[in-house]
Amino acid sequence: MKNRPCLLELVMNYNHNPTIQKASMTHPDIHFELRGDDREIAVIRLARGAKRNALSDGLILGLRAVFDTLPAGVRAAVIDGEGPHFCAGLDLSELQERDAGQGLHHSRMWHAALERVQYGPVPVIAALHGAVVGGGLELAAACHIRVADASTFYALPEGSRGIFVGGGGAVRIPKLIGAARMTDMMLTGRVYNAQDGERAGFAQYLVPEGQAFDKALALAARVAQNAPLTNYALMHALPRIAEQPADQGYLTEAMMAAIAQSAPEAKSRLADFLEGRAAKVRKED
Ligand code: 1HE
Repeated sequence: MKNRPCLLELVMNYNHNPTIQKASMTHPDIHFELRGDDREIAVIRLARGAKRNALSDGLILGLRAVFDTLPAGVRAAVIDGEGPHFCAGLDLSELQERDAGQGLHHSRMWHAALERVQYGPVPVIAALHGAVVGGGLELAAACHIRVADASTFYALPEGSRGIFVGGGGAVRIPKLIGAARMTDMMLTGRVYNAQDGERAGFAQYLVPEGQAFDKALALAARVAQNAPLTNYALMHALPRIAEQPADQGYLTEAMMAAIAQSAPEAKSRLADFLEGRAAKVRKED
């Protein structure tokens, strides 16, 4: 009898194999629920607390499948982790000896999954607590907003494990904290606490311990009220514009602006403001 294919082979065939997609959508280590008055917020919880939400290959594929199959009415998503930590990164128990080609495909599998998070259908808010390390930090970096509670800490232990980031961290993390800080973290094993981490740029919000999820949910509710095309522009156009030479960036910006403002929703929102029905901008208390 032919041996069962290894997960990596399944991964390489993923796009063409509906059976795998179906299996991944119901991954037991991911809890999925819809929240909000109109069930417009997807809550995606890493549910492998006993293993500190370490990201097995199956869990990574499951995440990808969740973002591929978000229900149509969803307008924003929150990711959080069960137990005392957000995520301990790559499941080290699966880190077997791979040849260069297998290593390449494994990293590309992570890229494909986290790209679905960053460039998926809706903005994603990460609710962070405890360890946000290695691949867990790579996952957080793929989200659009990060909310950390006071227990959060950030590290890239890849350096001491003799490996390298492989989930897009080399691209995304320097955009948050700069290449110099990331180099220091990987060379020296430096760990950032929640306060220093916020100052460094890992998270946009810092809240008391235990409150990250509620804050992320409140932000998701706010994000879900935006015009979908505006959210699309922020997720899909802004990061690309930021990578373009200024001359091209201005043109892309102008085209995106023209598309967004031509939507009927933009016109009705502008009319609401001009006719006194929309909220003014007010500074926070
Ligand atoms: C794991 C993992 C894991 C925990 N893979 N099993 N990531 C790391 O190098 C981080 C490794 N983990 C830790 O440093 C600590 O576990 C934590 C700081 C995250 C949490 O500490 P603690 O004291 O709360 O938990 P624990 O007792 O260390 O772990 C509980 C269980 O989870 C234990 O298993 P058990 O069977 O003995 O109960 C741990 O072995 C297990 N566990 N973390 C597998 N990561 C795309 S490339 C990305 C490259 C990377 O991410 S490298 C960084 C990997």
